[in-house]
Amino acid sequence: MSAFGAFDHAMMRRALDLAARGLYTTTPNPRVGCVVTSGDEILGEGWHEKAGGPHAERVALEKAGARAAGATVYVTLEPCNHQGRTPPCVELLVTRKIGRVVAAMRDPNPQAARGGEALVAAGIRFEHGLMQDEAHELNIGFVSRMTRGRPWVRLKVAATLDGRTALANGKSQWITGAEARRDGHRWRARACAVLTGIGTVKADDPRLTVREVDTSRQPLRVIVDSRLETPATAKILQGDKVLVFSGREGSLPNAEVVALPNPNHKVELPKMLEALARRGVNELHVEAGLRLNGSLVREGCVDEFVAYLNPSFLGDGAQGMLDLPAVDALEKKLSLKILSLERFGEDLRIVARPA
Ligand code: AOF
Ligand code: ZN
Repeated sequence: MSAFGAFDHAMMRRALDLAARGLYTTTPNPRVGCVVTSGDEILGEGWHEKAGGPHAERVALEKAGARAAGATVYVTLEPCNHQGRTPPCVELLVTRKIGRVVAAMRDPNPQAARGGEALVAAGIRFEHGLMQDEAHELNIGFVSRMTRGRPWVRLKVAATLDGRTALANGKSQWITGAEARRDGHRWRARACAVLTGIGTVKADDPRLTVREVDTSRQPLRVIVDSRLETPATAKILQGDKVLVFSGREGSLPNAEVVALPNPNHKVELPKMLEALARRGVNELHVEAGLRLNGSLVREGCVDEFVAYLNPSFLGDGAQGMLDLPAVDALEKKLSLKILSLERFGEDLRIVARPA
């Protein structure tokens, strides 16, 4: 593979920024951006907005018009070579006589059918790997669904400095300040689905909708409720239909109930993740209490933690983040690796992944 130059980097930077405009809307599709250039001139650019709509390449080439022959196309994901909801982009790139295609990353979707090879076979230069890590991060959920058959699971917690997330009676509104809560809504907005447990439904009666940010799409709301105890009056049962995973057959108003029992009559969580992936969930955002959080971590279902820390103490007896069994030696502690550390008002936000 050839080395990429400063102009290549600048154009892929632009394509990644364009792709990010689809952050809240492309689900179940990936976020993709595209820039068409000739020499040092940008002829057209675009991004994928929503499933069923045109791919980024098509939008950018439309803008570029007749001058696209011989052009270089920068795209954050390898062009598709399949008929999905929309026609194959490879075909379009060939018809428009593109000279060179630079992709940030290859497409992990087996159905997309290795567009890179198809481009080369058609005589178009194809290179990939430019700013790949960033492209991968932008579509970490899509990659997870395609390669592991489960969503990328992000667990959000809001805690005090002594790691408490609620009073002993379960009350947790509010631990953190307004700025941190607004940031929490941004993470909800980018998720395909938001998950909580019956404990939180009973204690907080959350709606689990996105409210503090501007978005045209609401994520699917999902409850883990083993014994179908969600009260018919719960706020979460209002609005769009919710999905409930339970340990038994049954029904709830305005909900689709899926029974996925494990031997303890609780929900088989890894199976639930597979079921969500089959429904096109790329990123799953969890906002639950210590029980469900603990079960998810114990069953290896959490990929990332977004922890807001408020500089305060609630003291012993208040609830913790996760009901994990205590380890008996320090070297057995569950270690994380910090990705970022930022301040939101009085609160700190740590994004971390299992080490
Ligand atoms: C996108 N946007 O800009 C690109 C994608 O059903 P379709 O026709 O929208 O195809 C979706 C697949 O196409 C998607 O899973 C990915 O593999 C590939 N490329 N998808 O949504 C785009 N370039
Ligand atoms: Zn395409």
